[in-house]
Amino acid sequence: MERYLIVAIIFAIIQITFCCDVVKLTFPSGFSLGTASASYQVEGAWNVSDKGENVWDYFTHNRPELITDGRNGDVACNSYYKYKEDVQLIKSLGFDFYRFSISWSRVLPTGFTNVISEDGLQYYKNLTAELVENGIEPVVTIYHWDHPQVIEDMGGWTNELIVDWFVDYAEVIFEALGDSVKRWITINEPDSFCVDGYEGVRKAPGKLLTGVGTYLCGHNVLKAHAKTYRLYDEKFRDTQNGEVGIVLPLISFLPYNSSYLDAAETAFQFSCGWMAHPIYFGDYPEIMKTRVALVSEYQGYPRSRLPEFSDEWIAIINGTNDYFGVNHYTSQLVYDDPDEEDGIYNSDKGLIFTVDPTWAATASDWFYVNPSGFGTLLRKIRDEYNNPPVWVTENGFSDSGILDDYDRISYYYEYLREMLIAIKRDGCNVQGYAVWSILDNFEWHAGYTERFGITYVEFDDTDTNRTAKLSQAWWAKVLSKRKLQAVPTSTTTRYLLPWQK
Ligand code: GBH
Repeated sequence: MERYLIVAIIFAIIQITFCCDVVKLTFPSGFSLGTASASYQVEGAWNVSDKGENVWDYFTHNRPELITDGRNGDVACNSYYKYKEDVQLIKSLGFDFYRFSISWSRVLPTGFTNVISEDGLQYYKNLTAELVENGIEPVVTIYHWDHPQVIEDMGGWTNELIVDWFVDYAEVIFEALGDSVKRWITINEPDSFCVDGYEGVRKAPGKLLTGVGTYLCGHNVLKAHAKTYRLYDEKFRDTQNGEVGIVLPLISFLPYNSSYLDAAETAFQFSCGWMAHPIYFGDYPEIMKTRVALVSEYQGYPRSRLPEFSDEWIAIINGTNDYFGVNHYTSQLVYDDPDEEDGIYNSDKGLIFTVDPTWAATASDWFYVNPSGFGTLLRKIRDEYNNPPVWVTENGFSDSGILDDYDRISYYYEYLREMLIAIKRDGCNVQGYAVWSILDNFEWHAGYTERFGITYVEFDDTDTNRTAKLSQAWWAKVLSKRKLQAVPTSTTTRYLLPWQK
């Protein structure tokens, strides 16, 4: 009897400790907190030395009417020149790592490895060295949407030859930076540029290859990612010992009501599963294969618009993620397209997407705030892919650029709280998290009108001066305490930056 009592008490103590730990909202020991950016969005110096033209140079210069403010990344945050200042800022706030991306055409001006730009490569060597010297871990995205225009002129991501061209490029990068870089991202968010760039005009190259372009792009992305992973295995893993993964843009899809659980599942498979299912299980999700084949037939195509993988490719692609990279911002509600009951197929997914009217808006038309969706998503990844190590490679909030950005702080607080609960209560294996972004930057089709930075950047003058937003000081406190901090409600409770104390 007594023994049972002791056991019960021990259990109670464990439970209280566990529960309080959740409530305290501390980051687990060893958890890595960083911040992120991307080359075209911050570097500027678009035509310095021998840099080649990339698709975003071309797109913004030739189709400025497609960018909200008609502007471009010619100068952006000037990080090509100000990288030391960026690194000092990242260090002073206390971030563990910095995720940045490489501009393919800066390193390979012709798009190919026949010419390697010394200056281009030196810039990334300098940035990497500066980070390491300042105790910040470099995390490198090999491709964040800015491939050479010359490669786009040959079809870009719709030409299967890009697979080898990409691997050639990646090899140069592994070779040059791999002594210091231990975490690699092959490709950022295929979903975004394959959908918006090859069947829409919101992203470069802005080609309307309706019905076919997106899937073709995704198919080649998977091959390029997998072959890059295999190259790392064959030539670099032994000596460099790093990890290689892909980053997916994940919306949390929630059923509009409880009768639409299947709809939410279909939405998940068409978005996350499109890339993750081949990488974790070898091929596209069944529901995707069936639905695209069905709708293609309905539309009169001779075969499915979703390409097929040979057995050889399935073997190459299967098992090519050392960790699961997640960019997360928002949620959507999903229900079945009612037209399908009348035999009308309006889309491959057969779904309608909407948002809950109670979710707060942001400066971005695609982005509404729903913190609990983040937890739902992390648990879904845990269940679907056997609890892989997860790195949240982007999360952040957009406004029009106010310095007293209480809404941004509140967003971070609520979303991180969900993440910590998913880790501590639900056992999700999340190991790192990156703030998007350290600086306001060029927000693609939105130009400089939507700002995600915890630092304000003055884009109207060539000095591109940086000014702290309130969220910077909040983050500095979070990073030094390794614990979420209360959301300030007025300037009287403002957090001070480390150098203001
Ligand atoms: C990330 O994408 C990017 O990696 C990063 O470069 C970017 O700055 C950041 O988010 C903030 O946007 O415009 O209606 O066609 C986030 C995921 C996917 C969100 C594509 C916008 C386009 C929807 N993005 N989506 S729409």
